[in-house]
Amino acid sequence: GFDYPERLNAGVELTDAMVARGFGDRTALIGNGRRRTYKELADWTNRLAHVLVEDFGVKPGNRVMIRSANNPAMVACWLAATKVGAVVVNTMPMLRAGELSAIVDKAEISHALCDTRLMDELATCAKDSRFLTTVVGFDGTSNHDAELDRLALEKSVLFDAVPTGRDDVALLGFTSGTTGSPKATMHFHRDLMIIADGYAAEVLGVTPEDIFVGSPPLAFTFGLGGLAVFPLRFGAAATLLENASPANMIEIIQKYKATICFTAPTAYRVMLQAMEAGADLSSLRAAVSAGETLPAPIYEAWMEKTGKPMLDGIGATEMLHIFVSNRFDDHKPACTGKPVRGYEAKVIDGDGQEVPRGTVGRLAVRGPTGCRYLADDRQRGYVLDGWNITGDAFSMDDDGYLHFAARNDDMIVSSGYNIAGPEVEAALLAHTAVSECAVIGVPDEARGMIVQAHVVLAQGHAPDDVMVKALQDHVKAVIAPFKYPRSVRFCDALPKTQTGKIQRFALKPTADA
Ligand code: 3SK
Repeated sequence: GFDYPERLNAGVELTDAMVARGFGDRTALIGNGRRRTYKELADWTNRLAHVLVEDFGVKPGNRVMIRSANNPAMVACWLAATKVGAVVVNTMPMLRAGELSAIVDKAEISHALCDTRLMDELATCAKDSRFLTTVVGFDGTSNHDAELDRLALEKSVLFDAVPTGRDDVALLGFTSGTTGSPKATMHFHRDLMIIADGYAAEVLGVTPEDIFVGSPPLAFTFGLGGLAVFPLRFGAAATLLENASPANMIEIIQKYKATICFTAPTAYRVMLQAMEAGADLSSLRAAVSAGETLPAPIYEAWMEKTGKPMLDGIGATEMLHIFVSNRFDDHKPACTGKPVRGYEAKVIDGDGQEVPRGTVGRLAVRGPTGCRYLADDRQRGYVLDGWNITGDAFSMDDDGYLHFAARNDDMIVSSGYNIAGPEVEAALLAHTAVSECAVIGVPDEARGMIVQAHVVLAQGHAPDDVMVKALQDHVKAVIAPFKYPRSVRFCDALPKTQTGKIQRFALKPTADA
């Protein structure tokens, strides 16, 4: 199991404790053109913690929002707020006033720390808020040119952190709300340690020599783990990019010889093309893919190009991070692998009974982290008999490997056949003309539902009837023919959430002409 002292503060564990363990002079964060050592990070966060308590009256248990793009200042604010015992809500820069208000109201946020470049929308939200009383600006470019930074310069680098309990809530992770209203998931100080000591230690084998890079926002627990908790827990370094486009990640990987990357399959596709064109990404020893299904062609091309497997994993904001993953020495294409240390998984039917091996059902998981929604009736639907029921459909093979089939709501039932949308998507993506695609079910008189593909074509391909036929024939050739998209729509872009997930529900089923 995972054993932590009763008094545990994750902010201290990731900074001062690392200095005490001898990592003070090593690089912790790289961003906005600067490197920060562990000692500098510990000092910085201690000064900020003084400001939060002394100038803005933050008390243990207060909910503190942080609004920023991925940069070292955001990490410092998160750690400082954690040190003072606040419950942190990290939010993404793209959120508008209405979305911020929904979060403020749900979490009853009293204080917000905001990159001054992103102040407008927050000011609008704060104007009418009955909870949010204090908004403080910080300089996301780390030039110490905002209120929070100026006050911090006056403070001591020593701070007696709040001796939080290991089971005190440290973080509220908001689910991106692809359907319905946003939910806040509560995570304890110990949970932040568990995802590092479990997944990051067991699956990634992180060492102080590692340099992390990646695209998920720190506001998404996938990003907070991959770009802050995991590196800092092991004395490694994190590179933080405000704009983590594939091109920028490729540049950073080459510049800093990054070793571990956290991103989604589409970015790996671009990296493969860049390698073909001569980019040297050989420093990467781990390519973690999650948040979207990893199409087998990308996995296979990566294996062929680098000789290393991509580490496909599945996580959930409710579980905090990845709980099922492939391993470097235990992996298969189109397979998500086995439960991470500490977790158990099973596949169940609608009545909660385990289904036979090879049968698709709902994934249920339990382990040292789990779903605790803040004041939300949907808790009863997510946790049954101690098992967390994720929204995903999986099958488990005879050897205990889990195979992704679909999000529950992606299953398309056509003429009595179950068709997993992502399987059709993977088939389409294997066609060179397809850049991105999303498959949905649309009502059909004869068949109940039919498969409709929304396709973004790669450059140089024409969206005409010949292409429709070519794609349909291609799908029929690579998977069972009944799964082919009877309807194909071409579009310039697919609707995505702020974390880059395709929002299939936002695609409008359109009738064929
Ligand atoms: O798979 C996901 O969506 C996820 C969510 C939270 C943390 C980690 C991951 C991979």
